[in-house]
Amino acid sequence: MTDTTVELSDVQGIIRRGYGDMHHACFLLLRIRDATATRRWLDDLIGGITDGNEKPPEGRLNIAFTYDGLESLGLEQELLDGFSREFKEGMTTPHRQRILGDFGRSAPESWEWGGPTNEPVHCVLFLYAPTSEGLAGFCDAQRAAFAEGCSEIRLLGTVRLPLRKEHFGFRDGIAQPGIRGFESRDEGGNMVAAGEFLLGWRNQSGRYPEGPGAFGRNGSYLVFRQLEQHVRKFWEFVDNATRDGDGNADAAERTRLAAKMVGRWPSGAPLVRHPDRDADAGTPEDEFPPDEVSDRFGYHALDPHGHRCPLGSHIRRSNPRDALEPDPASSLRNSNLHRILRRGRAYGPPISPSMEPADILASSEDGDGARGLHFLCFQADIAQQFEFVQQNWINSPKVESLFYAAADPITGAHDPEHPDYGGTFTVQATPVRRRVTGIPRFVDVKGGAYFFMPGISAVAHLSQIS
Ligand code: N7H
Repeated sequence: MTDTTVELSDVQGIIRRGYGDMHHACFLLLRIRDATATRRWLDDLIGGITDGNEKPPEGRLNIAFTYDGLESLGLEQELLDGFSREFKEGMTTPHRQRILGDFGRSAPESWEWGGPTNEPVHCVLFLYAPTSEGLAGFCDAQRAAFAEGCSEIRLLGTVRLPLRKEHFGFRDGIAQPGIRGFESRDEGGNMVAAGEFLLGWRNQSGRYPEGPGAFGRNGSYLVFRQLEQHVRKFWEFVDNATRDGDGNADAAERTRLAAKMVGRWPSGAPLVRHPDRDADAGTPEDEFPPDEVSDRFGYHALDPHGHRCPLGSHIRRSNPRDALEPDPASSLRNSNLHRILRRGRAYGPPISPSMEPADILASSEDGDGARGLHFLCFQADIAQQFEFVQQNWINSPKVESLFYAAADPITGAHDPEHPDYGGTFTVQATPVRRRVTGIPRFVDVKGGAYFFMPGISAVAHLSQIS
């Protein structure tokens, strides 16, 4: 079967689209108490699950399960056995803790959910609506519907920040892989096989991803991490690092260094195309270049040495595109084996509604504990995609030639032995490069789990287990 026949009516909608038109969303973490009642609820729910073809204007609903959740529902053992090892073992084994960098303040023992001391999470319900009233009504109706079978562990709220920004003040959700068989978002090097994201389809290597046969078809593994952002700490660090010899702040340099760390300007304009200034600063939201235009670039031809977009910046290391050795074509092939489909949402109020660094720095809010990113990403192979990116490109300080011996300046876990040890970041430039040292950890993990989001016919199977 070719990619062009992906059965979008069986694929859950959030895998196909980010639901950007749904400004309100919440995620309900559930524990299954009564499998029979939960199966009844799922049976009723099936018609209400948003599929990959629909765009219901009044609200959208999707659902995913942990391995424990599928087991609690009584999924057949031979199907359970077919899932990948990472999904079966979960996010908090000592091995995963090491490769993901979950130590110190980010250790699973201190998580608010999903950790070894928390209630087991079995299922997550994703609810989206165009208005907050709509979302509240939607949420109440679902609570009444699942109450007999499941208890609610936690409701995770989300927030839509101005100009689609995340809390540090940068526009997010721009870069995404194009998926063959979905709509054609872009052509050329950005397109990857459906089997990179959906089970039951061939991946970039021509193989089928690991999964439980027909039950897995059109489903996708989902990594969910609640990432707390220390926003004041971030801007204070950048502010101090860019003060002049007399100790005076320099707002333009401050934004420039932060943009170098991210790889895009606050507006989302990519540094590789706009190395000197934020080309889209001040542009009203409805006049922004479409995401696929902002996402159409490589590094090799324009910026092989990182003078525009530093080699160690967040976006360049999390998707090196055509910049890896030995040549652009093999680099693209290699990078495309490790793509993730990001569907996260911010949570918590912004420190300043303006999202401006000066206002964030002037605020009296200490900024801790209240805000961050519900990081969500889909893939067909957690080990090769999310875990590979997190371990080898984001956290690894060892890839000297690639990233100048440092972890990611935005979301890196700088040193396993010393949680407060400062990382380094190199801004390549001629005649001399600049090295920023003592970078603390700006992002901590507060919860997380590996889920599987089944195809809709697989949810029907779950509802019919006897
Ligand atoms: Fe990142 N940030 O605000 O700085 N991310 N990220 N991320 N991220 C991206 O291009 C951010 C995190 C990726 O294809 C942008 O859409 C923050 C993790 C990938 O060019 C911004 C956090 C992982 C891309 C941020 C965070 C990734 C990407 C630019 C944590 C994977 C696309 C906007 C709180 C393990 C790269 C855009 C490409 C882009 C930020 C986490 C991966 C602004 C704040 C944990 C693959």
